[in-house]
Amino acid sequence: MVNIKINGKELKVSEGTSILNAARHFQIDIPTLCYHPDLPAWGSCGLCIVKTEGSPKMFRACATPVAEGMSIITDDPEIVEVRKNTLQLILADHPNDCLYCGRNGNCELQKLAAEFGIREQPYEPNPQNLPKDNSTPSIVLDPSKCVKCGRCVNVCQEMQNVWALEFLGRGDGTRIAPAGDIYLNDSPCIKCGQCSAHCPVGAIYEKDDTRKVWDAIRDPEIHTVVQIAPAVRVAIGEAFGYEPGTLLTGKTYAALRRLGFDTIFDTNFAADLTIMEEASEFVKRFLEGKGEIPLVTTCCPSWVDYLEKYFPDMIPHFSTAKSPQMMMASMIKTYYAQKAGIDPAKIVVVSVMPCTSKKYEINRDEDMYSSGYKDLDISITTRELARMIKSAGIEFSKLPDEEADSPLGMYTGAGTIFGATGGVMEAAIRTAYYFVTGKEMGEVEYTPVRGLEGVKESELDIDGTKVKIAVAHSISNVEYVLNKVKEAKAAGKDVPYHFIEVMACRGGCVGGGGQPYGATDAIRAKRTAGIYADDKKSEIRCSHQNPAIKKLYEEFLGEPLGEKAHKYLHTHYTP
Ligand code: HC1
Ligand code: SF4
Repeated sequence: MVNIKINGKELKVSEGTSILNAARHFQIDIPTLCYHPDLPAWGSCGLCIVKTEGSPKMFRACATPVAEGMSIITDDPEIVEVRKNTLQLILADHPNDCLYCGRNGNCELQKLAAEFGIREQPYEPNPQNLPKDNSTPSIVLDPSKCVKCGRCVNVCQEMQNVWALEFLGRGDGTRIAPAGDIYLNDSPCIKCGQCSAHCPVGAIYEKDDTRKVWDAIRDPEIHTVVQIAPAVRVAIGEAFGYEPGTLLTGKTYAALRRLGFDTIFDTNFAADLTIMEEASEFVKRFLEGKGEIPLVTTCCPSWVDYLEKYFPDMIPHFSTAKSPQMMMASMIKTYYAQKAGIDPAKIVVVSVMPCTSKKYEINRDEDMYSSGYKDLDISITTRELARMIKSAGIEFSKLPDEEADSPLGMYTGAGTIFGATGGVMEAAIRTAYYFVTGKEMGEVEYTPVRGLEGVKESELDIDGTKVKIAVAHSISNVEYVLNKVKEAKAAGKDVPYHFIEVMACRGGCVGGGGQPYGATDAIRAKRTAGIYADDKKSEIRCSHQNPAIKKLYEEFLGEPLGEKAHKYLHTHYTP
Protein backbone atom coordinates (compact mmCIF):
# COMPACT_ATOMS: atom_id res chain seq x y z
CA MET A 1 0.00 0.00 0.00
CA VAL A 2 1.11 3.57 -0.57
CA ASN A 3 0.10 6.73 1.29
CA ILE A 4 -1.19 9.55 -0.86
CA LYS A 5 -3.32 12.66 -0.57
CA ILE A 6 -6.13 13.55 -2.94
CA ASN A 7 -7.29 17.14 -2.60
CA GLY A 8 -5.70 17.29 0.87
CA LYS A 9 -7.36 14.09 2.15
CA GLU A 10 -4.99 11.34 3.32
CA LEU A 11 -5.62 7.93 1.76
CA LYS A 12 -4.01 4.49 1.45
CA VAL A 13 -4.21 2.73 -1.92
CA SER A 14 -2.61 -0.33 -3.48
CA GLU A 15 0.66 0.14 -5.29
CA GLY A 16 0.32 0.42 -9.06
CA THR A 17 -3.21 1.88 -8.92
CA SER A 18 -3.69 4.70 -11.40
CA ILE A 19 -4.53 8.13 -10.00
CA LEU A 20 -7.85 7.97 -11.87
CA ASN A 21 -8.86 4.71 -10.20
CA ALA A 22 -7.57 5.81 -6.78
CA ALA A 23 -9.72 8.95 -7.03
CA ARG A 24 -12.78 7.00 -8.23
CA HIS A 25 -12.36 4.62 -5.34
CA PHE A 26 -12.85 7.61 -3.05
CA GLN A 27 -15.87 8.94 -4.97
CA ILE A 28 -13.99 11.60 -6.94
CA ASP A 29 -14.83 11.20 -10.60
CA ILE A 30 -12.08 12.59 -12.80
CA PRO A 31 -13.56 13.15 -16.29
CA THR A 32 -12.39 11.05 -19.23
CA LEU A 33 -13.61 10.05 -22.65
CA CYS A 34 -11.02 7.44 -23.53
CA TYR A 35 -10.51 5.43 -20.35
CA HIS A 36 -12.68 2.34 -19.78
CA PRO A 37 -12.10 -0.16 -16.96
CA ASP A 38 -12.22 -3.07 -19.44
CA LEU A 39 -9.27 -1.71 -21.38
CA PRO A 40 -5.66 -0.62 -20.91
CA ALA A 41 -5.27 3.15 -20.39
CA TRP A 42 -4.45 5.00 -23.62
CA GLY A 43 -4.37 8.58 -22.39
CA SER A 44 -5.62 9.87 -25.73
CA CYS A 45 -8.37 12.35 -24.77
CA GLY A 46 -6.41 14.45 -22.29
CA LEU A 47 -9.42 15.25 -20.12
CA CYS A 48 -8.21 13.49 -16.99
CA ILE A 49 -5.31 15.85 -16.31
CA VAL A 50 -4.37 16.45 -12.65
CA LYS A 51 -1.48 18.12 -10.79
CA THR A 52 0.58 17.41 -7.73
CA GLU A 53 0.75 20.00 -4.97
CA GLY A 54 3.35 22.69 -5.55
CA SER A 55 3.95 21.80 -9.20
CA PRO A 56 2.40 23.53 -12.23
CA LYS A 57 2.91 20.41 -14.37
CA MET A 58 -0.24 18.60 -15.46
CA PHE A 59 -0.35 14.90 -16.29
CA ARG A 60 -2.91 12.25 -17.21
CA ALA A 61 -4.53 10.53 -14.24
CA CYS A 62 -5.49 7.40 -16.22
CA ALA A 63 -1.93 6.61 -17.22
CA THR A 64 -0.06 7.67 -14.05
CA PRO A 65 0.27 5.29 -11.10
CA VAL A 66 0.18 6.62 -7.55
CA ALA A 67 3.52 6.98 -5.70
CA GLU A 68 4.31 7.16 -1.99
CA GLY A 69 3.72 10.63 -0.58
CA MET A 70 2.02 12.00 -3.71
CA SER A 71 -0.33 14.90 -2.98
CA ILE A 72 -2.71 15.04 -5.93
CA ILE A 73 -4.97 17.89 -6.94
CA THR A 74 -7.83 16.78 -9.17
CA ASP A 75 -9.68 20.04 -9.40
CA ASP A 76 -8.68 23.72 -9.37
CA PRO A 77 -9.62 26.66 -11.64
CA GLU A 78 -6.65 26.07 -13.94
CA ILE A 79 -7.39 22.34 -14.33
CA VAL A 80 -11.05 23.07 -15.05
CA GLU A 81 -10.07 25.68 -17.66
CA VAL A 82 -7.71 23.25 -19.45
CA ARG A 83 -10.36 20.52 -19.43
CA LYS A 84 -12.96 22.94 -20.80
CA ASN A 85 -10.57 24.01 -23.53
CA THR A 86 -9.86 20.36 -24.44
CA LEU A 87 -13.60 19.70 -24.62
CA GLN A 88 -14.13 22.73 -26.88
CA LEU A 89 -11.42 21.44 -29.22
CA ILE A 90 -13.09 18.01 -29.36
CA LEU A 91 -16.47 19.65 -29.93
CA ALA A 92 -15.11 21.80 -32.76
CA ASP A 93 -14.33 18.62 -34.70
CA HIS A 94 -17.68 17.05 -33.86
CA PRO A 95 -20.88 17.48 -35.89
CA ASN A 96 -23.37 19.33 -33.70
CA ASP A 97 -26.34 17.17 -34.59
CA CYS A 98 -27.10 15.76 -31.15
CA LEU A 99 -30.87 15.89 -31.69
CA TYR A 100 -30.55 13.45 -34.57
CA CYS A 101 -27.98 11.17 -32.95
CA GLY A 102 -28.69 7.67 -31.63
CA ARG A 103 -26.79 8.55 -28.45
CA ASN A 104 -28.82 11.70 -27.72
CA GLY A 105 -29.43 11.70 -23.97
CA ASN A 106 -26.96 8.88 -23.49
CA CYS A 107 -23.69 10.30 -24.79
CA GLU A 108 -20.56 10.70 -22.68
CA LEU A 109 -19.41 13.77 -24.66
CA GLN A 110 -22.81 15.46 -24.38
CA LYS A 111 -22.84 14.75 -20.64
CA LEU A 112 -19.37 16.29 -20.15
CA ALA A 113 -20.29 19.35 -22.25
CA ALA A 114 -23.31 19.85 -19.99
CA GLU A 115 -21.34 19.27 -16.78
CA PHE A 116 -18.63 21.74 -17.81
CA GLY A 117 -21.22 24.32 -18.82
CA ILE A 118 -19.87 24.71 -22.36
CA ARG A 119 -21.89 27.59 -23.79
CA GLU A 120 -19.66 28.91 -26.56
CA GLN A 121 -17.18 27.67 -29.12
CA PRO A 122 -14.05 29.80 -29.58
CA TYR A 123 -12.66 27.50 -32.27
CA GLU A 124 -13.59 27.36 -35.93
CA PRO A 125 -15.90 24.33 -36.42
CA ASN A 126 -14.06 21.65 -38.37
CA PRO A 127 -16.24 18.54 -38.50
CA GLN A 128 -15.08 15.76 -40.78
CA ASN A 129 -17.69 14.83 -43.31
CA LEU A 130 -17.07 11.13 -43.77
CA PRO A 131 -19.46 8.51 -45.13
CA LYS A 132 -21.10 6.01 -42.79
CA ASP A 133 -20.31 2.32 -43.14
CA ASN A 134 -23.65 0.51 -43.18
CA SER A 135 -22.29 -2.68 -44.68
CA THR A 136 -22.92 -5.13 -41.81
CA PRO A 137 -26.40 -6.17 -40.70
CA SER A 138 -25.38 -5.50 -37.09
CA ILE A 139 -23.55 -2.24 -36.52
CA VAL A 140 -23.06 1.12 -38.24
CA LEU A 141 -19.80 3.04 -38.26
CA ASP A 142 -20.10 6.83 -38.42
CA PRO A 143 -16.50 8.09 -38.44
CA SER A 144 -17.60 11.75 -38.50
CA LYS A 145 -18.73 11.37 -34.89
CA CYS A 146 -15.51 9.70 -33.74
CA VAL A 147 -13.61 11.45 -30.91
CA LYS A 148 -10.49 9.28 -31.49
CA CYS A 149 -10.65 7.88 -27.97
CA GLY A 150 -9.43 4.51 -29.22
CA ARG A 151 -11.84 2.42 -27.15
CA CYS A 152 -13.29 0.58 -30.18
CA VAL A 153 -9.87 -0.21 -31.61
CA ASN A 154 -8.69 -1.37 -28.21
CA VAL A 155 -11.72 -3.53 -27.52
CA CYS A 156 -11.63 -5.10 -30.97
CA GLN A 157 -7.91 -5.84 -30.79
CA GLU A 158 -7.28 -6.57 -27.10
CA MET A 159 -10.56 -7.93 -25.74
CA GLN A 160 -11.80 -9.65 -28.89
CA ASN A 161 -8.50 -10.36 -30.66
CA VAL A 162 -10.25 -9.72 -33.98
CA TRP A 163 -8.32 -6.67 -35.23
CA ALA A 164 -11.09 -5.51 -37.53
CA LEU A 165 -10.67 -1.83 -36.57
CA GLU A 166 -7.66 0.44 -36.89
CA PHE A 167 -6.75 4.10 -36.80
CA LEU A 168 -6.09 5.22 -40.35
CA GLY A 169 -4.50 8.50 -41.46
CA ARG A 170 -2.49 10.99 -39.42
CA GLY A 171 -3.04 14.18 -37.46
CA ASP A 172 -6.28 15.96 -38.34
CA GLY A 173 -7.14 13.25 -40.86
CA THR A 174 -7.02 10.39 -38.34
CA ARG A 175 -10.12 8.21 -38.43
CA ILE A 176 -11.32 4.78 -37.38
CA ALA A 177 -11.91 2.26 -40.13
CA PRO A 178 -11.38 -1.39 -40.87
CA ALA A 179 -7.74 -2.18 -41.60
CA GLY A 180 -7.06 -1.70 -45.31
CA ASP A 181 -9.91 0.84 -45.49
CA ILE A 182 -12.41 -1.77 -46.66
CA TYR A 183 -16.07 -2.15 -45.70
CA LEU A 184 -16.60 -3.57 -42.24
CA ASN A 185 -18.58 -6.46 -43.70
CA ASP A 186 -15.55 -7.45 -45.78
CA SER A 187 -13.23 -7.20 -42.76
CA PRO A 188 -12.61 -9.85 -40.10
CA CYS A 189 -15.39 -8.23 -37.97
CA ILE A 190 -17.54 -10.81 -36.14
CA LYS A 191 -20.40 -8.35 -35.44
CA CYS A 192 -20.10 -8.75 -31.65
CA GLY A 193 -20.92 -5.06 -31.13
CA GLN A 194 -18.43 -4.64 -28.30
CA CYS A 195 -17.09 -1.57 -30.12
CA SER A 196 -20.59 -0.06 -30.03
CA ALA A 197 -21.02 -0.92 -26.35
CA HIS A 198 -17.72 0.81 -25.50
CA CYS A 199 -17.98 3.84 -27.83
CA PRO A 200 -18.59 6.94 -25.67
CA VAL A 201 -20.40 8.78 -28.49
CA GLY A 202 -22.50 7.94 -31.55
CA ALA A 203 -19.62 6.83 -33.79
CA ILE A 204 -20.50 3.11 -33.65
CA TYR A 205 -24.01 1.92 -32.91
CA GLU A 206 -26.38 -0.97 -33.47
CA LYS A 207 -28.29 -0.98 -36.75
CA ASP A 208 -31.73 0.29 -35.80
CA ASP A 209 -34.46 -2.14 -36.88
CA THR A 210 -37.26 -0.71 -34.74
CA ARG A 211 -39.04 0.84 -37.76
CA LYS A 212 -39.48 -2.65 -39.27
CA VAL A 213 -40.90 -3.90 -35.96
CA TRP A 214 -43.40 -1.02 -35.75
CA ASP A 215 -44.48 -1.67 -39.34
CA ALA A 216 -45.17 -5.33 -38.55
CA ILE A 217 -47.04 -4.51 -35.33
CA ARG A 218 -49.23 -1.95 -37.12
CA ASP A 219 -50.05 -4.21 -40.06
CA PRO A 220 -53.47 -5.76 -39.30
CA GLU A 221 -52.72 -8.66 -41.67
CA ILE A 222 -49.65 -9.69 -39.70
CA HIS A 223 -49.49 -11.83 -36.56
CA THR A 224 -46.42 -10.70 -34.63
CA VAL A 225 -44.63 -13.11 -32.31
CA VAL A 226 -41.82 -11.89 -30.08
CA GLN A 227 -39.25 -13.79 -28.02
CA ILE A 228 -36.87 -12.41 -25.38
CA ALA A 229 -33.38 -13.74 -24.70
CA PRO A 230 -32.21 -14.86 -21.27
CA ALA A 231 -29.91 -11.89 -20.63
CA VAL A 232 -32.39 -9.17 -21.60
CA ARG A 233 -34.50 -9.56 -18.44
CA VAL A 234 -31.64 -8.68 -16.07
CA ALA A 235 -30.39 -5.61 -17.96
CA ILE A 236 -33.38 -3.85 -19.53
CA GLY A 237 -34.19 -2.25 -16.18
CA GLU A 238 -30.99 -0.18 -16.40
CA ALA A 239 -32.67 1.90 -19.13
CA PHE A 240 -35.50 2.68 -16.67
CA GLY A 241 -33.47 3.46 -13.55
CA TYR A 242 -33.35 0.00 -11.99
CA GLU A 243 -30.21 -1.49 -10.45
CA PRO A 244 -28.31 -3.75 -12.88
CA GLY A 245 -29.34 -7.37 -12.36
CA THR A 246 -32.94 -6.63 -11.36
CA LEU A 247 -35.00 -9.50 -12.77
CA LEU A 248 -37.80 -7.98 -14.84
CA THR A 249 -39.22 -10.85 -16.88
CA GLY A 250 -42.88 -10.18 -16.04
CA LYS A 251 -42.68 -6.43 -16.70
CA THR A 252 -40.89 -7.05 -20.00
CA TYR A 253 -43.68 -9.39 -21.15
CA ALA A 254 -46.22 -6.72 -20.10
CA ALA A 255 -44.33 -4.01 -22.03
CA LEU A 256 -44.20 -6.21 -25.15
CA ARG A 257 -47.96 -6.75 -24.94
CA ARG A 258 -48.58 -3.03 -24.64
CA LEU A 259 -46.35 -2.38 -27.62
CA GLY A 260 -48.83 -4.49 -29.56
CA PHE A 261 -47.17 -7.86 -30.13
CA ASP A 262 -49.81 -10.54 -30.62
CA THR A 263 -47.95 -13.40 -28.97
CA ILE A 264 -45.12 -13.42 -26.46
CA PHE A 265 -42.77 -16.37 -26.16
CA ASP A 266 -39.50 -16.76 -24.33
CA THR A 267 -36.12 -17.70 -25.82
CA ASN A 268 -35.46 -19.48 -22.52
CA PHE A 269 -37.92 -22.16 -23.65
CA ALA A 270 -35.83 -22.64 -26.79
CA ALA A 271 -32.68 -22.74 -24.68
CA ASP A 272 -34.22 -25.80 -23.01
CA LEU A 273 -34.83 -27.20 -26.48
CA THR A 274 -31.22 -26.52 -27.50
CA ILE A 275 -30.08 -28.46 -24.45
CA MET A 276 -32.20 -31.47 -25.43
CA GLU A 277 -30.44 -31.56 -28.79
CA GLU A 278 -26.96 -30.55 -27.66
CA ALA A 279 -26.83 -32.87 -24.66
CA SER A 280 -28.01 -35.73 -26.91
CA GLU A 281 -25.33 -34.80 -29.41
CA PHE A 282 -22.69 -34.84 -26.67
CA VAL A 283 -23.75 -38.27 -25.43
CA LYS A 284 -23.74 -39.61 -28.99
CA ARG A 285 -20.26 -38.31 -29.70
CA PHE A 286 -18.67 -38.94 -26.31
CA LEU A 287 -20.15 -42.29 -25.30
CA GLU A 288 -21.03 -43.81 -28.65
CA GLY A 289 -17.98 -42.43 -30.51
CA LYS A 290 -20.16 -41.05 -33.30
CA GLY A 291 -18.57 -37.70 -34.15
CA GLU A 292 -15.68 -35.52 -33.10
CA ILE A 293 -14.83 -34.73 -29.49
CA PRO A 294 -14.52 -32.12 -28.01
CA LEU A 295 -17.99 -30.90 -28.82
CA VAL A 296 -17.99 -27.10 -29.14
CA THR A 297 -21.10 -25.00 -28.42
CA THR A 298 -22.32 -22.79 -31.24
CA CYS A 299 -25.21 -20.70 -29.97
CA CYS A 300 -23.14 -17.48 -30.10
CA PRO A 301 -23.13 -16.26 -33.74
CA SER A 302 -20.03 -14.09 -33.32
CA TRP A 303 -18.18 -17.13 -32.07
CA VAL A 304 -19.43 -19.17 -35.04
CA ASP A 305 -18.32 -16.41 -37.40
CA TYR A 306 -14.90 -16.33 -35.73
CA LEU A 307 -14.50 -20.11 -35.92
CA GLU A 308 -15.51 -20.23 -39.56
CA LYS A 309 -13.01 -17.49 -40.39
CA TYR A 310 -10.04 -18.49 -38.24
CA PHE A 311 -10.39 -22.16 -37.25
CA PRO A 312 -12.31 -23.82 -40.13
CA ASP A 313 -10.51 -27.10 -39.45
CA MET A 314 -12.46 -27.22 -36.17
CA ILE A 315 -15.83 -27.28 -37.95
CA PRO A 316 -16.35 -31.03 -37.32
CA HIS A 317 -16.23 -30.21 -33.60
CA PHE A 318 -19.07 -27.67 -33.73
CA SER A 319 -22.41 -28.64 -32.34
CA THR A 320 -24.89 -28.68 -35.21
CA ALA A 321 -27.68 -27.55 -32.86
CA LYS A 322 -29.02 -24.15 -33.87
CA SER A 323 -29.02 -21.33 -31.35
CA PRO A 324 -32.13 -20.97 -29.19
CA GLN A 325 -33.34 -17.89 -31.07
CA MET A 326 -33.30 -19.83 -34.36
CA MET A 327 -34.86 -22.97 -32.86
CA MET A 328 -37.64 -20.83 -31.43
CA ALA A 329 -38.22 -19.15 -34.78
CA SER A 330 -38.59 -22.40 -36.69
CA MET A 331 -40.93 -23.79 -34.01
CA ILE A 332 -43.08 -20.64 -34.23
CA LYS A 333 -43.56 -20.89 -37.99
CA THR A 334 -44.26 -24.67 -37.90
CA TYR A 335 -45.51 -26.13 -34.60
CA TYR A 336 -47.12 -22.97 -33.21
CA ALA A 337 -48.56 -21.88 -36.58
CA GLN A 338 -50.21 -25.30 -36.99
CA LYS A 339 -51.52 -25.38 -33.43
CA ALA A 340 -52.88 -21.82 -33.58
CA GLY A 341 -54.20 -22.23 -37.12
CA ILE A 342 -52.25 -19.25 -38.44
CA ASP A 343 -50.74 -19.10 -41.91
CA PRO A 344 -46.95 -18.94 -41.32
CA ALA A 345 -46.69 -16.56 -44.28
CA LYS A 346 -48.61 -14.05 -42.12
CA ILE A 347 -46.36 -14.43 -39.07
CA VAL A 348 -43.50 -12.03 -38.35
CA VAL A 349 -41.09 -13.31 -35.72
CA VAL A 350 -39.14 -10.71 -33.74
CA SER A 351 -36.37 -11.50 -31.27
CA VAL A 352 -35.12 -9.20 -28.52
CA MET A 353 -31.48 -10.02 -27.88
CA PRO A 354 -28.61 -8.58 -25.83
CA CYS A 355 -26.60 -8.96 -28.97
CA THR A 356 -25.90 -7.18 -32.27
CA SER A 357 -24.65 -10.38 -33.89
CA LYS A 358 -28.09 -12.01 -33.75
CA LYS A 359 -29.06 -9.56 -36.53
CA TYR A 360 -26.38 -11.26 -38.61
CA GLU A 361 -27.38 -14.79 -37.56
CA ILE A 362 -30.95 -14.43 -38.86
CA ASN A 363 -29.53 -13.62 -42.30
CA ARG A 364 -27.02 -16.45 -42.52
CA ASP A 365 -27.41 -18.61 -45.61
CA GLU A 366 -27.28 -21.87 -43.69
CA ASP A 367 -30.66 -23.44 -42.81
CA MET A 368 -32.38 -20.25 -41.67
CA TYR A 369 -35.44 -20.99 -43.85
CA SER A 370 -36.19 -24.40 -42.32
CA SER A 371 -39.87 -23.58 -41.80
CA GLY A 372 -40.23 -22.87 -45.51
CA TYR A 373 -40.16 -19.13 -44.76
CA LYS A 374 -37.51 -16.82 -43.35
CA ASP A 375 -37.56 -18.32 -39.85
CA LEU A 376 -36.72 -15.14 -37.95
CA ASP A 377 -37.70 -11.82 -39.50
CA ILE A 378 -36.28 -9.08 -37.25
CA SER A 379 -33.83 -9.10 -34.37
CA ILE A 380 -33.50 -6.07 -32.11
CA THR A 381 -31.22 -5.39 -29.17
CA THR A 382 -32.11 -4.66 -25.55
CA ARG A 383 -31.25 -1.00 -26.26
CA GLU A 384 -33.69 -0.86 -29.19
CA LEU A 385 -36.49 -2.41 -27.13
CA ALA A 386 -35.92 0.15 -24.35
CA ARG A 387 -36.23 2.94 -26.93
CA MET A 388 -39.47 1.46 -28.30
CA ILE A 389 -40.96 1.26 -24.81
CA LYS A 390 -39.99 4.88 -24.09
CA SER A 391 -41.22 6.23 -27.40
CA ALA A 392 -44.57 4.47 -26.88
CA GLY A 393 -44.93 6.31 -23.56
CA ILE A 394 -45.15 3.08 -21.57
CA GLU A 395 -44.32 3.60 -17.90
CA PHE A 396 -42.22 0.48 -17.48
CA SER A 397 -41.84 0.63 -13.70
CA LYS A 398 -45.61 0.83 -13.22
CA LEU A 399 -46.38 -2.24 -15.32
CA PRO A 400 -47.74 -5.35 -13.63
CA ASP A 401 -45.87 -8.64 -13.91
CA GLU A 402 -47.43 -10.70 -16.67
CA GLU A 403 -46.88 -14.21 -18.03
CA ALA A 404 -45.61 -15.36 -21.41
CA ASP A 405 -47.96 -17.17 -23.77
CA SER A 406 -48.30 -20.90 -24.32
CA PRO A 407 -46.95 -23.25 -25.65
CA LEU A 408 -43.45 -21.79 -26.17
CA GLY A 409 -43.22 -19.57 -23.11
CA MET A 410 -42.51 -21.97 -20.25
CA TYR A 411 -38.86 -22.28 -19.24
CA THR A 412 -36.67 -23.93 -16.62
CA GLY A 413 -33.75 -22.63 -14.57
CA ALA A 414 -31.42 -24.32 -17.07
CA GLY A 415 -32.86 -22.20 -19.88
CA THR A 416 -32.33 -18.94 -18.07
CA ILE A 417 -28.67 -19.52 -17.15
CA PHE A 418 -27.75 -19.51 -20.86
CA GLY A 419 -27.41 -15.76 -20.40
CA ALA A 420 -24.20 -16.01 -18.33
CA THR A 421 -20.80 -17.47 -19.24
CA GLY A 422 -20.76 -21.16 -18.28
CA GLY A 423 -24.54 -21.32 -18.33
CA VAL A 424 -24.92 -23.35 -21.51
CA MET A 425 -22.40 -25.85 -20.15
CA GLU A 426 -24.09 -26.08 -16.76
CA ALA A 427 -27.51 -26.53 -18.37
CA ALA A 428 -26.11 -29.22 -20.68
CA ILE A 429 -24.48 -31.04 -17.77
CA ARG A 430 -27.78 -31.20 -15.87
CA THR A 431 -29.43 -32.97 -18.80
CA ALA A 432 -26.44 -35.01 -20.07
CA TYR A 433 -26.13 -36.46 -16.56
CA TYR A 434 -29.72 -37.66 -16.77
CA PHE A 435 -29.32 -38.99 -20.33
CA VAL A 436 -26.21 -40.99 -19.35
CA THR A 437 -27.28 -42.33 -15.96
CA GLY A 438 -31.08 -42.27 -16.11
CA LYS A 439 -30.87 -40.50 -12.74
CA GLU A 440 -31.33 -36.85 -11.86
CA MET A 441 -28.31 -34.90 -10.61
CA GLY A 442 -28.73 -34.39 -6.86
CA GLU A 443 -27.19 -30.92 -6.68
CA VAL A 444 -27.86 -29.21 -10.02
CA GLU A 445 -25.59 -26.21 -9.43
CA TYR A 446 -22.22 -26.83 -11.08
CA THR A 447 -20.19 -23.88 -9.86
CA PRO A 448 -16.73 -24.54 -11.46
CA VAL A 449 -18.10 -23.15 -14.75
CA ARG A 450 -19.43 -19.93 -13.17
CA GLY A 451 -17.72 -16.56 -12.80
CA LEU A 452 -15.70 -14.06 -14.80
CA GLU A 453 -12.37 -15.89 -15.00
CA GLY A 454 -11.41 -15.90 -18.71
CA VAL A 455 -10.98 -19.68 -19.07
CA LYS A 456 -12.61 -22.11 -16.65
CA GLU A 457 -11.44 -25.72 -16.76
CA SER A 458 -12.96 -28.53 -14.74
CA GLU A 459 -13.58 -32.25 -14.60
CA LEU A 460 -17.05 -33.63 -14.04
CA ASP A 461 -17.74 -37.12 -12.79
CA ILE A 462 -20.79 -38.71 -14.41
CA ASP A 463 -21.19 -42.02 -12.60
CA GLY A 464 -17.50 -42.82 -12.81
CA THR A 465 -16.96 -41.34 -16.29
CA LYS A 466 -14.74 -38.27 -16.31
CA VAL A 467 -15.83 -35.41 -18.55
CA LYS A 468 -13.25 -32.67 -19.13
CA ILE A 469 -14.74 -29.25 -19.65
CA ALA A 470 -13.56 -25.80 -20.74
CA VAL A 471 -15.54 -22.57 -20.76
CA ALA A 472 -14.17 -19.40 -22.38
CA HIS A 473 -15.63 -15.94 -22.87
CA SER A 474 -14.21 -12.94 -24.77
CA ILE A 475 -12.61 -14.07 -27.99
CA SER A 476 -9.15 -13.22 -26.61
CA ASN A 477 -9.49 -16.21 -24.26
CA VAL A 478 -10.40 -18.73 -26.94
CA GLU A 479 -7.09 -19.26 -28.61
CA TYR A 480 -5.58 -20.86 -25.50
CA VAL A 481 -8.33 -23.49 -25.42
CA LEU A 482 -8.36 -24.25 -29.14
CA ASN A 483 -4.58 -24.42 -29.40
CA LYS A 484 -4.48 -26.98 -26.59
CA VAL A 485 -6.91 -29.14 -28.56
CA LYS A 486 -5.02 -28.71 -31.82
CA GLU A 487 -1.65 -29.49 -30.23
CA ALA A 488 -2.99 -32.65 -28.57
CA LYS A 489 -4.57 -33.81 -31.82
CA ALA A 490 -1.39 -33.11 -33.82
CA ALA A 491 0.67 -35.09 -31.29
CA GLY A 492 -1.82 -37.98 -31.34
CA LYS A 493 -2.52 -37.50 -27.62
CA ASP A 494 -5.84 -37.64 -25.75
CA VAL A 495 -7.79 -34.42 -26.23
CA PRO A 496 -7.58 -32.09 -23.20
CA TYR A 497 -11.34 -31.45 -23.20
CA HIS A 498 -14.52 -33.27 -24.15
CA PHE A 499 -16.92 -30.32 -24.12
CA ILE A 500 -16.15 -26.62 -24.73
CA GLU A 501 -18.43 -23.60 -24.32
CA VAL A 502 -17.52 -20.28 -25.87
CA MET A 503 -19.31 -16.94 -25.77
CA ALA A 504 -17.78 -14.00 -27.65
CA CYS A 505 -18.63 -11.35 -25.08
CA ARG A 506 -17.11 -10.91 -21.65
CA GLY A 507 -19.44 -12.44 -19.06
CA GLY A 508 -21.46 -14.17 -21.81
CA CYS A 509 -24.69 -12.66 -23.11
CA VAL A 510 -25.20 -10.54 -19.97
CA GLY A 511 -22.27 -8.51 -21.33
CA GLY A 512 -23.56 -8.57 -24.92
CA GLY A 513 -22.86 -5.77 -27.37
CA GLY A 514 -26.55 -4.81 -27.52
CA GLN A 515 -27.09 -4.38 -23.78
CA PRO A 516 -27.61 -1.00 -22.07
CA TYR A 517 -24.45 1.14 -22.12
CA GLY A 518 -21.91 1.27 -19.34
CA ALA A 519 -21.17 -2.41 -18.65
CA THR A 520 -18.18 -3.06 -16.41
CA ASP A 521 -17.26 -6.23 -14.55
CA ALA A 522 -19.21 -4.98 -11.52
CA ILE A 523 -22.32 -4.56 -13.68
CA ARG A 524 -21.79 -7.89 -15.48
CA ALA A 525 -21.53 -9.58 -12.06
CA LYS A 526 -24.83 -8.02 -10.96
CA ARG A 527 -26.61 -9.09 -14.15
CA THR A 528 -25.16 -12.58 -13.69
CA ALA A 529 -26.45 -12.71 -10.11
CA GLY A 530 -29.92 -11.84 -11.46
CA ILE A 531 -29.70 -14.76 -13.89
CA TYR A 532 -28.71 -17.24 -11.17
CA ALA A 533 -31.45 -15.91 -8.90
CA ASP A 534 -33.95 -16.67 -11.69
CA ASP A 535 -32.59 -20.23 -11.85
CA LYS A 536 -32.71 -20.67 -8.08
CA LYS A 537 -36.33 -19.62 -7.82
CA SER A 538 -37.42 -21.87 -10.71
CA GLU A 539 -39.47 -24.86 -9.68
CA ILE A 540 -37.96 -26.89 -12.52
CA ARG A 541 -34.23 -26.50 -13.12
CA CYS A 542 -33.43 -29.07 -15.84
CA SER A 543 -34.39 -28.71 -19.50
CA HIS A 544 -35.50 -32.35 -19.94
CA GLN A 545 -38.09 -31.84 -17.17
CA ASN A 546 -39.82 -28.94 -18.93
CA PRO A 547 -43.38 -30.25 -19.58
CA ALA A 548 -43.83 -27.96 -22.60
CA ILE A 549 -40.63 -29.38 -24.12
CA LYS A 550 -41.83 -32.95 -23.55
CA LYS A 551 -45.11 -32.07 -25.22
CA LEU A 552 -43.33 -30.50 -28.20
CA TYR A 553 -41.40 -33.74 -28.80
CA GLU A 554 -44.53 -35.85 -28.30
CA GLU A 555 -46.76 -33.77 -30.54
CA PHE A 556 -44.36 -32.63 -33.23
CA LEU A 557 -40.65 -33.33 -33.14
CA GLY A 558 -40.41 -36.99 -32.20
CA GLU A 559 -36.99 -37.79 -30.73
CA PRO A 560 -33.99 -35.51 -30.05
CA LEU A 561 -31.65 -35.86 -33.07
CA GLY A 562 -34.50 -37.53 -34.98
CA GLU A 563 -35.41 -36.70 -38.56
CA LYS A 564 -37.74 -33.81 -37.79
CA ALA A 565 -35.42 -32.42 -35.13
CA HIS A 566 -32.63 -32.42 -37.71
CA LYS A 567 -34.75 -30.65 -40.26
CA TYR A 568 -35.81 -27.81 -37.99
CA LEU A 569 -33.28 -27.58 -35.19
CA HIS A 570 -29.88 -28.27 -36.72
CA THR A 571 -27.62 -26.42 -39.11
CA HIS A 572 -24.23 -26.61 -40.78
CA TYR A 573 -21.23 -24.32 -41.14
CA THR A 574 -19.28 -22.93 -44.05
CA PRO A 575 -15.56 -22.21 -43.87
FE1 HC1 B 1 -27.74 -15.34 -25.71
FE2 HC1 B 1 -28.58 -17.57 -26.47
S1 HC1 B 1 -27.61 -17.21 -24.44
S2 HC1 B 1 -26.78 -16.54 -27.43
O1 HC1 B 1 -26.31 -14.79 -25.35
O2 HC1 B 1 -27.81 -19.33 -26.73
O3 HC1 B 1 -28.10 -13.07 -27.55
O4 HC1 B 1 -29.22 -13.95 -23.50
O5 HC1 B 1 -30.56 -15.46 -26.53
O6 HC1 B 1 -30.09 -17.71 -29.20
O7 HC1 B 1 -31.04 -18.66 -25.07
C1 HC1 B 1 -27.96 -13.85 -26.77
C2 HC1 B 1 -28.61 -14.41 -24.31
C3 HC1 B 1 -29.50 -15.87 -26.33
C4 HC1 B 1 -29.57 -17.70 -28.16
C5 HC1 B 1 -30.10 -18.29 -25.62
FE1 SF4 C 1 -14.51 -5.52 -33.67
FE2 SF4 C 1 -16.72 -6.69 -32.64
FE3 SF4 C 1 -16.74 -4.12 -33.39
FE4 SF4 C 1 -16.58 -6.01 -35.27
S1 SF4 C 1 -18.29 -5.65 -33.89
S2 SF4 C 1 -15.39 -4.12 -35.20
S3 SF4 C 1 -15.34 -7.56 -34.19
S4 SF4 C 1 -15.50 -5.03 -31.72
